[in-house]
Amino acid sequence: MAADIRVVLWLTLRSEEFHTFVNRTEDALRSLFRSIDHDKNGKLDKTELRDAFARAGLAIPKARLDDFFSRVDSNNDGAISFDEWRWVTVCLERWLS
Ligand SMILES: [Ca+2]
Ligand SMILES: [Ca+2]
Repeated sequence: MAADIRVVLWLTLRSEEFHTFVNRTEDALRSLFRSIDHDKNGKLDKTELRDAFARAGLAIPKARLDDFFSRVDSNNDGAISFDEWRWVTVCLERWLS
């Protein structure tokens, strides 16, 4: 899924626009990732993600959270790395709407 989003972005934006976009959002995404990574192990587990949504005032049904998590966790290791996170966050708002 993460790779799919990258391809869509690549096709949507011209190359230089894509790089500008990525560079501008990189810091914000990393900061958000760190704020969610409660135990600071460099990965997000499902509990951390659920807590983050709760703190943001979003009550996500378990089935939807499970679906979201499995889409983001593209290598299926049970945790979301920053690399997986960075591409998916771009479309988070759309997924939750
Ligand atoms: Ca963690
Ligand atoms: Ca993973």
